[in-house]
Amino acid sequence: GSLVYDPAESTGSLHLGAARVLNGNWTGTSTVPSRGLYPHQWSWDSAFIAIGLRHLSPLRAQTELETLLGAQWADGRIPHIVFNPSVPLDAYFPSPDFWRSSTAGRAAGAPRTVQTSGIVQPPVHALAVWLVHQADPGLSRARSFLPRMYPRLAAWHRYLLHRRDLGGGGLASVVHPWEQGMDNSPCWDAPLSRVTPAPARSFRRADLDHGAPEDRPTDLDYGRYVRLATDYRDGEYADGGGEFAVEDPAFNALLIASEHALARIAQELGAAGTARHARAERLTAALVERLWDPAEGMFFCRDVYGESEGKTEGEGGGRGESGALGSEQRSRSSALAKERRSPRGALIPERSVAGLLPLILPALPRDIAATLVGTASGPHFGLGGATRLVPSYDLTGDAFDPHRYWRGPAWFNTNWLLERGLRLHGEHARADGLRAALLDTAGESGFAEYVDPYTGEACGALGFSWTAALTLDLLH
Ligand code: 9WN
Repeated sequence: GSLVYDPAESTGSLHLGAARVLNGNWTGTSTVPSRGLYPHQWSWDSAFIAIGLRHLSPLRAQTELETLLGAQWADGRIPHIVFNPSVPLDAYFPSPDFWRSSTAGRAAGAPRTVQTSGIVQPPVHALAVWLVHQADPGLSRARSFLPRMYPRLAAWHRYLLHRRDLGGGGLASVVHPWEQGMDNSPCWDAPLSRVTPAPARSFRRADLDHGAPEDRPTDLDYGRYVRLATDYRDGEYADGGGEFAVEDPAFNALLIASEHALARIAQELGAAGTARHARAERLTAALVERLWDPAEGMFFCRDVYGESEGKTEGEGGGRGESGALGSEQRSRSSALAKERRSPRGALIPERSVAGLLPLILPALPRDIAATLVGTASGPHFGLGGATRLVPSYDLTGDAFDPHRYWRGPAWFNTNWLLERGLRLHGEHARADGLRAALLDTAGESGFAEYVDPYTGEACGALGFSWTAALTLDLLH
């Protein structure tokens, strides 16, 4: 053959490679993120996987989402893991015997037959359902895909907007770092520092059988993850009683994007979507109101129970508040006055890629979208300049580490979302550049879980499903 570079041929082999990964990770009813490290079904993984799978097999993409939504709890939550009963318990930690969903989750309406975790992950699902429908509307209608999915998605959003509005400002809070999906992001360092870790000997990490310890979260992180999850379980997964609550810009942006998708699904089913679009616009305004930092030019997380300080003063969260008794009256009324001016808790001054992802929102004010593009392209994230792909965390941040999971490496799902956001806001040249970098890096890295943001060097698991799926989506 010829040694001349043939883009068509390389595109063909990229397509083939991605399809091979997804076929290898398919179990018959859903797709595992990776065979070794993550041998069950994960919630936001499945949404991204379905978005790519629709180009290979619309039927499998529908099935992927049906399996996940089939494990929904009666209170509306979609669990972050649906366990495969044929996988040994010690293959992944925490396993079903830790979460005990069918007993500890009974009051919250956990399913009886299938075992799940009790926490959630980012709500990418309505967006995925809508995109999967669009790939083959005929098949979708023949299988009543949308009529079956719609009530479940509506209940899911209801759960997040009502039970999870722990900050009282209309946004959803996550109650565990695993819920936001960027497990060891430096954003959680401050809120997690208040959590007493579970003793190291009370659990065994299975992830270290597959991943390099220097690339994974630390044992101290795990101690705190286990403590938070144990307390949530022991409280029968009732919301509002925990120690950790964070309003995250990516989680909420995905909820809002999904609310817009739900509006389209409603319209397709013959109902009016206007109320949902209007709600999505109100939520966009709440996101800006509570999480936008104009001086920094990006969104930050809000630590709902954090002590207020500096420019983001709030009422202190009501936890562990102390104060001289004599001045109690005075501090109470000043707290009330502050509460009127600014929301509860404190912004977390760490720059995470999560703070750029509201770029996917159509109702984002123009000036904010333009500022976000500038921040993404600047020294902290290096889009189109210093980096190949946008890192998960601030290149100049003290905690930056190009190989440690969500503390610096670049991930394909967040870059795929940014690519969409750039295109949505008319930044076609930047979007094209990011798309090309995503495709090159995915192929060269063997569809790695995540990569060094500068070099594209593969990290974590290879043959990772959402990397392959989102590659397919970009190719179409
Ligand atoms: C905990 C499956 C999941 C992703 C998360 C990623 C990682 C799990 C873990 O893997 O989290 O949920 O064991 O580290 O952080 O985003 O959904 O791919």
